[in-house]
Amino acid sequence: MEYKKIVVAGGAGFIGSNFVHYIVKNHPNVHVTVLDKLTYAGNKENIADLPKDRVSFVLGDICDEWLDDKIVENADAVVNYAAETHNDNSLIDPEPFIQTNIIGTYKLIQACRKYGVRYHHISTDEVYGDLPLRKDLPGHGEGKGEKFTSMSRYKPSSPYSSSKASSDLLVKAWARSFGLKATISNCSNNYGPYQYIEKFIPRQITNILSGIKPKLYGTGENVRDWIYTGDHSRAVWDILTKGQIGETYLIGADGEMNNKDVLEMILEMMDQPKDAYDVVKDRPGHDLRYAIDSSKLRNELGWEPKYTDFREGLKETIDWYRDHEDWWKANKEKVEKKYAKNGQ
Ligand code: NAD
Ligand code: TDX
Repeated sequence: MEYKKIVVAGGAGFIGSNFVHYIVKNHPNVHVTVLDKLTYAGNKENIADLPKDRVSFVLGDICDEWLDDKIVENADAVVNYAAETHNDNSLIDPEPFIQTNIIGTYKLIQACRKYGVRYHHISTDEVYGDLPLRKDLPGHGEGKGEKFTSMSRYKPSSPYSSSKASSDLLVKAWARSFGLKATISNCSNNYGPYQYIEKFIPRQITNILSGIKPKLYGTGENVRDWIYTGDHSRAVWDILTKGQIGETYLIGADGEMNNKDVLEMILEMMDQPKDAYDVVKDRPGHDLRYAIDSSKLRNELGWEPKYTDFREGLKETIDWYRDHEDWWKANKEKVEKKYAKNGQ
């Protein structure tokens, strides 16, 4: 099924804007309406270079029932990336996470239900909580041992992940009870261009570019499963157009690495000594390890990641931040001040 009029909620953020770029480049018959509130993490510049006849922008809040109704009425499909997304922020003030991630999802799916519009929900592997570290295995066992599947138990740890888990449960219930034409995808940690500089990888790259030492939480043993954001976009398109209604697909590219190794790779690639970083206060409740089993997506829909070499994707990402200083520079001081206040 190819949809012609797609609403991308949160399409001015990191992953949403990469998805909009992906559609414009690869699916010439599709028109995109971006619905975005432009919070601190949203930036109209992320989609400013795209043709106006392919992408329209609506400034607004997914919690606004009236607006959702007007926008969804004219759409074939809605893909919902709009969310509060930073764990550390959710530990300081959970309120916006409850509003946008839970209430906002509820309002959007009500509108989709009313008009029979296809809905795809963007979610995260964090809804499954964390997996144990395998200190008995070399490199702490990245790539080995238990992984999350769509059958894993929901066990979120933070206000952020619990609000995402809540939104997933709403979508599942609306699909079953009201026949909402929905799919859900739970993806692992993304990296690439347009990621706000509060997040781990862009924070460290822009620290180095600003002459500030990178900051590692705790021991740095925590493992994340990295995927290049372009691979996430292709997976979402495949699920939207070929996925089975009512199903959940996990998206991951077998990219497990611990934070210390990622940071040392960034330092090495940016010509810095391997130990030129500060160890700072750990995140309360810090999830230990995420790992995705994406075999359902690969076997049923034929998706495969293109970026299987983390170093290659990281190099492109470092180059992007180096070449786009005007995109991040103005926010750098503000972001670091907030972290410093929190001992991080
Ligand atoms: P982001 O913080 O970069 O962008 C979020 C976007 O949503 C911003 O443009 C913001 O303005 C917009 N937004 C926030 N509240 C809104 C509201 N009430 N109404 C309309 N727009 C609103 O986030 P991201 O990293 O691009 O994440 C996008 C989605 O992907 C989220 O649902 C997140 O949970 C999920 N996800 C992210 C990752 C990751 O590694 N970043 C991994 C898996 C899943
Ligand atoms: O300065 C830092 N130092 C550090 O060691 C920051 C910002 C983070 N970290 C650690 C914490 C995590 O173990 O790096 C890891 C990655 O941190 P984040 O970039 O904050 O991501 P994470 O908490 O793993 O969540 C991300 O992936 C899943 C996204 O922010 C979520 O939106 C997504 O759902």
